[in-house]
Amino acid sequence: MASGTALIYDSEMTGYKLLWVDPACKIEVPERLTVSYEALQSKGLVQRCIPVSTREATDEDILLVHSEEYLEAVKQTPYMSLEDLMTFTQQYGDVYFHPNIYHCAKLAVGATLQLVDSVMTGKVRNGMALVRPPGHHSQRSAANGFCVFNNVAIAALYAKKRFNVNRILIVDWDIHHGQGVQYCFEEDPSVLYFSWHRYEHQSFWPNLRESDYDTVGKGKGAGFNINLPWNKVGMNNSDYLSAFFHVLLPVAYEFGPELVLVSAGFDSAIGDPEGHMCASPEVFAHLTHLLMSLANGRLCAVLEGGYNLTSLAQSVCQTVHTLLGDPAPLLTEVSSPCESALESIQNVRAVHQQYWSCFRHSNVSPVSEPSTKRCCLEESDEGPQEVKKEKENVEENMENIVWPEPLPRPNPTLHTIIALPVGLEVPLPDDCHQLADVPQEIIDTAQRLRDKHFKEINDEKILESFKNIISLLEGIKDKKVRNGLAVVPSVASALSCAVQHALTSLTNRVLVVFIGDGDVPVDTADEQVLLIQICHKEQQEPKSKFHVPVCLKEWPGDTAGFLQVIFGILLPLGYQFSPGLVLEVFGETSGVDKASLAQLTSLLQGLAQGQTLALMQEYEDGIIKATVSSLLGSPAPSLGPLGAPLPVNVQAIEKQRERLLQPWGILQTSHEQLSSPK
Ligand code: Q9C
Ligand code: ZN
Repeated sequence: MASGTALIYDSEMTGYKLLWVDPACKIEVPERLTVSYEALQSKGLVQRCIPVSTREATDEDILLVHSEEYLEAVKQTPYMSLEDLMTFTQQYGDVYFHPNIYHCAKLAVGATLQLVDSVMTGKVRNGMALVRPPGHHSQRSAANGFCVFNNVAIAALYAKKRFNVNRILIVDWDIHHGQGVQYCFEEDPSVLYFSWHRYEHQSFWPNLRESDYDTVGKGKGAGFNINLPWNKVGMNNSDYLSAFFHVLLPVAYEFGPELVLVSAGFDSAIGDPEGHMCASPEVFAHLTHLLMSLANGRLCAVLEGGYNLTSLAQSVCQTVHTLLGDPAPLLTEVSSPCESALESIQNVRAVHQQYWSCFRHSNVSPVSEPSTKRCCLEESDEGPQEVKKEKENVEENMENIVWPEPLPRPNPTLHTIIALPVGLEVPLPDDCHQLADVPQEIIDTAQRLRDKHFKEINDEKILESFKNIISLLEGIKDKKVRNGLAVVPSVASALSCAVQHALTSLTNRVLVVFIGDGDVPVDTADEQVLLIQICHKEQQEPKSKFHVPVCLKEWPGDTAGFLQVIFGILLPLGYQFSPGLVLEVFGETSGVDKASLAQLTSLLQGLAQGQTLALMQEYEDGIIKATVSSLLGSPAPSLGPLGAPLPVNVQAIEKQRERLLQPWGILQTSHEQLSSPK
C-alpha cells in the first residue's frame, strides 16, 4: 500500500500579477502561494511531505481539454504589449493576462499532472499541488475567473488516458461553481463532478442558470454532475458537513471512484472576500479526512481559489495535516444546518434520486422552483453607486472578520497499541506496538474499578483485560498514544470497564459504536454516553435519544445499507455529539464484511481527534488485521461501486432518523422535517 504525501510547489508560479486596475481581479495575487507555502514551512509540514517537482504541461496535455485555437492564442500572450494584453483579456470574464502567465499556467497544469503521476504510480498515497493560476472556470476555448487552463479537468482526462482509470470523482469545494469542469464532463459518466457554490438564486458570479441543482449532466452523463447551490451567504461547518453526509458521501461511495481529485479552493472558508461564508479552516481537515478512504486513499488536492491570505494559509495547512495523517481537530458546535442549506440539500437529493439508489427512499419532491429570482440583485458592476459602495463595505468587513487561529495538531508519539490476551499470537504490522507490562498504578486502578463496579467478576482473564483497557485509556488520555485495540474475553464487561474509566478520568462524552446483537451494558441515561448499535436482531425499544439501535437484515450482504447507516446516522450524530473518546466494539464479527468495518474504523477517526479504542471479542485474524490497519491510518480498501441498499434496511434506518431528527438537527435532510414532525 502506497504511503506518503506529495507536496508540489514552485515559486515560479508567483511570477505573474495584475498589471492594471481591475477591481474584479485585484484579489488574485502572487502572495496567495507564498503565504500558503510559508505557513506549511513554519508548521514543519513541508519537510514531512515528499517533494515532487513541477513540469511544464505539453501541448498534448493542454489539448486534452482546450482547443487548438485557444492554445495558440494564449501562446501569443508572452509577446504582447500591455495594451494588447488588456485587449486580449477583455474577450473573457473576470480574468487577466500577463506576459508570464502562459508559463505559469503550463506549470500549474504540469504540477497537477505530476501529482496524478505520483499518486497513480504509488510513489505517494496522496498529495497537494499549490498552483496558480487556478483552473476550474476555464473552458475549451476561454479563460475565465482567474483561470487559464483547466488543471483538474486536464488531470482527469490524463488519468483516464495514461492510467486507464475508469471512475474519477472530482470534489469542487471552492465557493465558485467550476462551470469549466462541468462543461467538460457533462456527458461523461466516468467522471463524477460535485460542486457546491455560492449562488444566491443566480445572483452571484458566474450567474449561470446551469449552476443550479437541476443541472445533472446529459446523455450517458446524466446523474454524474451534482450541483449544490448555496442560496445564502454565511454557511458554516454544519452546513458543509451536512452536504457531505447527506449528498456527496453517499453518492461518492455508491460511485466507487478509483481516483479522487479535489478542486481545493479555500474561498469557501471564513473571512474570504468572495465567499462570505463562515466555515472554519478546521472544517477542511474533516472534508479531507472524509474523502481519504475512497479510491484506496488516492486523493489529489489542487489549489483553486482562496483570497483571504490568513484564512487561505490556515485552510491549506489543515488540508495537508490531514493528508499526512495527523489527527483531525475537534469541531465543536456542529448542529442543524440552516434553512436555506436544508432546502438546497433536499432539492439536490430529490433531483438525483432517479440516478443514485442511496437517495431512492427520500420520497420528496423539490420544494422550490429552480433558479427562482425571488431575491435577484443586479450585478454590482451595473448597480447604482450606493449599491456598489455598500457591497464594497461588506467586502471590507469580511476582511476584518476575526476567528481563532486553528490549534496546533500534535501527534502522539505512538500511533496504535494492541493488547492481546496472554498466549494469543497474531501477526501484526511493524508499526503497531503491543502493550508492554502494565505498571502497578494501573493494576491498582483496575482493582479498585473491579471492587466498585464488578464485584461479581472473578475470571482472571477478564480482570487481565481490565488492566489492558485502563492502560490503553491512560495512554490515550496522556496523549502518548492515539488509539488502541484490545482483544478481550468478554466485550460486555470490557465495554463497561472502558466506559466507567473513560468517564471518570478522560472525558464526559463517550461515543459507543457497537456492532452486534444483544443488550449493550451501558447507561445512556445521563447523556454522557451516546450508544449506536448496528445489529441483526430486533432490539428492545430505544430508551432515549442517546440510544440508537439500527437493525440490519441480511447484513453483511447489504454493504450499501451499512454505509447508509454510517452517513445517514452514525457520522452526523457523532459530529454533533462531539465525543472525547470513541469506543468501537465488535460483539460478534463472524461473517461481517471486513472491508466495510475498515471503512467504519477509518471514518470514525475524524471524531475525538482520532482517540479510538476498539474492543473485540471473537478472535478472527482478518478482522483484527483490517481494524489495526485502519487504526494505523491506512486507507480502507475501496468497496467498489455499490448497488441499492435493501428496502427493509432503508426502512429501519429511516425510522431511526425520523425518531432522532428533532434532537439531532444534523440528521435533517429537508427543511420541512423540523417544522412538521411526524
Ligand atoms: N468581486 C476562483 O476562485 N469574480 N475564481 C470576481 C470580484 C471572479 C474566482 C468578482 C471570481 C473568480 C478560482
Ligand atoms: Zn473560487
